[in-house]
Amino acid sequence: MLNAAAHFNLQGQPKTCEPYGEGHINQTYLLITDQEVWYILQKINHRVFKDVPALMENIAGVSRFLSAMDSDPRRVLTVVPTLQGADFHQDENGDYWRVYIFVRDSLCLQKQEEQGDFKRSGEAFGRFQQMLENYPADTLHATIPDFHNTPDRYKKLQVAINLDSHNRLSQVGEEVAFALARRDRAGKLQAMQKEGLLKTRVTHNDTKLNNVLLDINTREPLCVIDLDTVMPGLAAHDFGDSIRFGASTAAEDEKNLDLVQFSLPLYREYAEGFLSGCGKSLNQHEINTLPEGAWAMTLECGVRFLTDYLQGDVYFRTHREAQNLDRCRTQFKLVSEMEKNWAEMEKIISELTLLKTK
Ligand code: ADP
Ligand code: GN1
Ligand code: MG
Repeated sequence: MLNAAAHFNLQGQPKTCEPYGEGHINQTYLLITDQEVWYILQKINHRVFKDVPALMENIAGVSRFLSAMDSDPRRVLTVVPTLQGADFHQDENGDYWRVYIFVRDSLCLQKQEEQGDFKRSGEAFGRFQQMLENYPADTLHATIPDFHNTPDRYKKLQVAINLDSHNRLSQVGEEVAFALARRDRAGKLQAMQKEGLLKTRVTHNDTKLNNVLLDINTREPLCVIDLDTVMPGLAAHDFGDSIRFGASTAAEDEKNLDLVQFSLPLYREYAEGFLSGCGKSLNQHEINTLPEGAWAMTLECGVRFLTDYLQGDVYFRTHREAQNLDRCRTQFKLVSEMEKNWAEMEKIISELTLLKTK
């Protein structure tokens, strides 16, 4: 890794460079230097992101746009250029590397630790989306085409079922039945988008709690990270993806499903934060479909984990056997709990919107 780091315009001498964080996609290292400024070095997963130059063009464009609105380097992700002034380095093996300034004195949470953490992450993602309202969306590349196109995710699941390349289908009959029973409803948001009811915005598309950094002392939201999937998308998807990860009482890969519950109080907190971060930018259809976004993103993610399990775990990094199946099961458990709590989920959003307009 230090070989790769040597190509970047760093302040100080690297002291250590160790694996860091809990992302499922890229390989991330914390690069500690002998100076104040430390760095995040990442090997970009180019099996997932097929066009890395296009991806880095998106990230550089968005982070420069944001830093023109807020110049504090702890509040906007900063891309560090190579010695030649490029935004990434490609090594002799064809691997791609990039460097960000490490946001010091920050927290990256896997779940809410203190009351208000999740709400504050909602504010950060809402504000992120609002700040990008005037970003020229047509200049963004689709880094993963059809990323949150749920009907398309179903097509991919069907292909994996038909192929059953790892002979795992017989173990997942229940999960497949659960997914297929919800296939029709899963396309609702895409249909509304096509009808023009839902606005296509510049969205983050991977709004997990661990993709936002909080200040270690004040716990204020600092910086939205992991901009790989910033693309045109729906507000309900950004809202929903946060809920599926952060409003669960257990980890995404918890084996004991009795521990996995959908928490309405956490859902409410996040919604409060997200709506305040978005300001007045959402239209009524977008607001009304926030619960649907939570349901659809949770279902979609479960479908993606199931597909990957059937395909032999080729997409999401796994550390143990059947981890993707466990991840799928937690998502489907959350989906059924959301269905049971549907009226309450809708009520919370209308109550919060009424409060806001008062
Ligand atoms: P992945 O796409 O694999 O999730 P991320 O870009 O989210 O990769 O990075 C993985 C982890 O590295 C994050 O969850 C966070 O802990 C840490 N991280 C990434 N960028 C920064 C940064 N600029 N400052 C501090 N920590 C960071
Ligand atoms: C991946 O990159 P990371 O770990 O923040 C994935 C998300 C999934 C998530 C599930 C580019 O997010 O879409 O929701 O895992 N990112 C990509 O935890 O596929
Ligand atoms: Mg991440």
